[in-house]
Amino acid sequence: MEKSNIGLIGLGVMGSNLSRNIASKKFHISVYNRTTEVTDEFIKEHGNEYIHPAKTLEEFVDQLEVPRKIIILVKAGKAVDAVIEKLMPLLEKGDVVIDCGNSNFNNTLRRFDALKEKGLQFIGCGVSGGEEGALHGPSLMPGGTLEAWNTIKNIFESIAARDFSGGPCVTYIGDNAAGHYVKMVHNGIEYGVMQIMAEGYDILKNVYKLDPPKLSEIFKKYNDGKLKSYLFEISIEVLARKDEFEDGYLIDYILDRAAQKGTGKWTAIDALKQGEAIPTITEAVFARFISSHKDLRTNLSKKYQKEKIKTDMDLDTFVSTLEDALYAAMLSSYAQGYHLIREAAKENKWDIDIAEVSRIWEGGCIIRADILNVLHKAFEKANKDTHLFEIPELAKDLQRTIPLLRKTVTLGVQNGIPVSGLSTALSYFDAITSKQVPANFIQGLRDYFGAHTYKRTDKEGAFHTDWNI
Ligand code: NBP
Repeated sequence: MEKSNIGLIGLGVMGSNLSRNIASKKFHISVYNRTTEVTDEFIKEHGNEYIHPAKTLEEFVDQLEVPRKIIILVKAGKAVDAVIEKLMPLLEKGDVVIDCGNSNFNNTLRRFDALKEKGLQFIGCGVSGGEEGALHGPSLMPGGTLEAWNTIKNIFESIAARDFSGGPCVTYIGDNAAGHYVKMVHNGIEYGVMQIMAEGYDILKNVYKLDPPKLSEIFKKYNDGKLKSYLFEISIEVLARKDEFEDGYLIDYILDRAAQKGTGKWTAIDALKQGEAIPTITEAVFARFISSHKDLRTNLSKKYQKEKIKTDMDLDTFVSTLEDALYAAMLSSYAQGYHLIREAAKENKWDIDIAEVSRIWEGGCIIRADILNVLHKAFEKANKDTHLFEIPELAKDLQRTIPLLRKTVTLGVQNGIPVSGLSTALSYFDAITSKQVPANFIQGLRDYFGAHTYKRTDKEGAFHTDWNI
C-alpha cells in the first residue's frame, strides 16, 4: 500500500468530517479510533480509495509517510494526553503531532514542551466551524514551530474555508500555543457577540412585543446590511422555525438556560491573569451563569415586579437604532478580544499578525462576518500595536453609532431588561477613550486606609499623605 500523507486519530463528529474533507482533496489519510467498531462503521459509510483504516495504533503509524503527520481529534483534556502517551513510543524524531481539538492553551504549552524533549513536533491547531466546517472547510488556527507548520501547510490550505478573496482561511499563527490561544479568544468574542444579539432580541420581544416571525424579519434586515454574518444568518432560521410538537414557534419553547463548554470562561480567566479588560466577553459568561439559575430567577421574579414598559421610540426608529447599537457593540467586543490577543502575544513572545487573524476568520468560523474583512484590510495598514478604536475608518463609524448604543442601553435599563453585554461594550468604549478616569479617587482611598502611596500628576515619585493631620 502507498503510504498515507497524513493520519487522524478520533472518529467522532469532528474527526470523521475532517477525514472526509482531507480525502476529498485527494490526500491519502489513515484513520484510527479507540473503539474499532466506530472505524468500521465510518468506513462502511464513507470509505473510499483515499481513506485507510487501521485497527491498531502500530498499524496506523506504520501506514504513514515520514515525517509522520498525525491529527488528534479526541475529547479535549485527559483523552488527548492518553493518546499522546500511547503514540509517543511509536514515533520518530521529526514526526508531527497536531491537536485539532478545543484544548486549553495551557495544556498545549505543556504538551509542546513534552514532545519537544523527545524530538517530536507539536502543533496546537484551533478549528472553528463545527461539524459542517470540518467537512466543507473550517477556519484553522495552527500554532507550533514554523518548520512543523510547513510539513502540513499544503494539506491544511487545501481543506480550509475560503476568505473573501478566495484565499485559505488558515495561517501560521505563532509559536507553541498561539493557535489554541487565538481560537480561545475567537470563542470569547463569539460569546460576546451572541450575548449582545440576545439582548437586542430581548428588547425587541419584551419592549416592542414582537412575535418570532417579525423578529426573524428584523434579523434578516440586519443580515442584509452591515451586520451580515453567520450568527445573524442562522438567527433568521432559529427565530422563524415552527415548533414540531406544539402550536407556535420553537424559540418560545427552548428553555432559557445557556450551556457552555468552557472556552469563554478560559478567555475571561486568562484576561484576569494578563490584567486586561474584556468586560463584554466576561459578562457574556456571567449571563450564562445567571441563566442557569432558572428556579431562583423564577422565584425572585414573583417578588419583584418590573417597572411598566415604556418607550417613546417608535418601532422603525428602534430597529434602525438597534442595528447601529449592535454594530458598535460588536466592534467593542472585537476590540476587547483583539487587545487581549495583542497583550498575550507580547507576554508569550508570539508574533501574531492580527490582520491575518482577521482574514482567516472571514470564512469557515462561527464569528465569520463582513466586518472581519474591514478589520483585515484596516489592520494590514495599521501598525502592530494599534488598538481597534484607533483605526480611522472605524473611528468614524463608532462616532456615529456609539450614541445609538447609548440610547439602546438606556432603553433596556429603563425597562428592566438585563443588558450587561451592550452596556459593558459601551462602558469599555467610554473608559478606554477617556483621558481622565476616577482612578485618582481609588488611589486616594487606598493611600488613606493602607498607606499604599500614589503618584502625582505634577511630580515624579511615590507619595503618601498623613491623612490624620
Ligand atoms: P468528542 O469530543 O465527543 O470525542 C470523541 C472522540 O474521542 C471519539 O473518537 C472517542 O473514541 C475519543 N476518545 C475519548 Br472520548 N477518550 C479517548 C481516549 N482516552 N483515548 C482515545 N480516544 C478517546 O468528539 P468531537 O465532538 O468530534 O470533538 C473532538 C474535538 O473537537 C474536541 O476537542 C471538541 O471540543 C473539538 N471541537 C468540536 C466541535 C464540534 O462542533 N463538535 C467544534 C470545534 C471543535 P471512542 O469512539 O473510542 O469513544
